[in-house]
Amino acid sequence: MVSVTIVGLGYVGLPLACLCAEKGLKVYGFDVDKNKVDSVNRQTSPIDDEYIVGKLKSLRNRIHATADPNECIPNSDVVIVCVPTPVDRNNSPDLTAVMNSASTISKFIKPGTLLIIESTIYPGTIEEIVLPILKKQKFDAYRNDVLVAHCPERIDPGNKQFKVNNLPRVVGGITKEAAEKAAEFYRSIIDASVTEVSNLKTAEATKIIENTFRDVNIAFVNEMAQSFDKAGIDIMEVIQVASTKPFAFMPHYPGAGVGGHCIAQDPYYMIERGKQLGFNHEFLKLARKINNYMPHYTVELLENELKKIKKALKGAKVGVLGLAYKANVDDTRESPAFEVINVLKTKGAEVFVFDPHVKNGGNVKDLDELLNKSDYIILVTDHREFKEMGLEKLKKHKILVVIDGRNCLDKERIKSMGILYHGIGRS
Ligand code: SAJ
Repeated sequence: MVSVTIVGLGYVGLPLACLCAEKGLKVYGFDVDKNKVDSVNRQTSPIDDEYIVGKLKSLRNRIHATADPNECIPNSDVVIVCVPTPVDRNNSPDLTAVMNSASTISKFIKPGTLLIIESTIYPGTIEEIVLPILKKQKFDAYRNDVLVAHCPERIDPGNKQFKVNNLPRVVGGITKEAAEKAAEFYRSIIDASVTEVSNLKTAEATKIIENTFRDVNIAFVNEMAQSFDKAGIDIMEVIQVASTKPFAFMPHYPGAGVGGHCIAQDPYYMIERGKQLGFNHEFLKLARKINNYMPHYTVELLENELKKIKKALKGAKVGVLGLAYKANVDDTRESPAFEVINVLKTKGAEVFVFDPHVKNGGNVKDLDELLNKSDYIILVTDHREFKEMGLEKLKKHKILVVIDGRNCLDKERIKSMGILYHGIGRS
């Protein structure tokens, strides 16, 4: 039986561990966070993801989680690194978790093991950072002492259609053997295509281009939305009808900002790599600048509406709907909601926050309390609870202005109740 250690029991590692266990592999889960280890060994998920919660319950104790590398790494034919690769406060890549994992693994891994990195990294990371760490322990990956490959993760939290078992994958290796072994491994556990690429850098670049593609396209519609606000054009209708073109148009949507640990961060990995190689990614930087401005733009929209009723933000009571970075998840990492709240407070507003998906995610107990205490609201996260809320609540609670940061509410209905409405590129 093939044995595998999944390093990092988060939103990427846990679904992969569950899949390997379902496929009958011997599965260890390694994490430095003891709470995560204990949670998994109790068959409870350390993250609020219904897919993982269900799988851990049904798999019972088929995943052995541990914080002791000696218990898992030496007993594994395959070791897969699924640790976070965030950016620091200066938006520089933070590879600490990858480096620490590689250092730990290198001290316990047995010769011939297949070592796969799934974390998002910039092209060149494995050859320039991971291999030297292995070399310190006398492992030469170019001689296949350890087979080193990269298979970028493609988990989309909350996506009900594409899960770890049916997501096509891309695999690159330090050597052809490593790439083949890694491709063979993934083909044995997933029901989707596994594409081998010519080298590691190509695999590392694949994930980066996937996510920078998304960031620049979101920035594009965010810029168009600001322009359309001046022109009095509803961008959502334009995007909807542009999407009737059966080729060469791919809809993205303007909003209160871009959050999450992928789209909001991965472009900085390529920007940094470009800088190291003497290339200035002007376009990627501009896209980041536009997307990072959207929380400010969202608050400006409220200020503009308040001017119409001769009110000011200073002393205003504003309700913020949503803290999570995207709909129907509990993850608040890099959420634009924090910047919206920060700007509102800086401008003297009293802010009430509610998010039904985020534990302790706010300062009111429910949506009614938020509406009761607020005169104006800004929707930042298009959770189903907000999209389905009875709009008569707004009238009942005498809400005067609605800023729809995800263009997800019924603007005509809201306006028909005599409430001022503005979306992002939609009025
Ligand atoms: N957003 C927009 N406009 C859009 C799409 C997203 O403003 O048109 C915002 C969201 O509100 C959110 C942020 O961007 O704040 C990121 O949203 P996302 O839908 O891209 O969600 P993520 O961050 O979970 O991205 C993941 C990524 N998956 C991986 O990195 C493996 C990404 O590659 C996927 O494209 C994305 O899911 C997806 O397609 O849902």
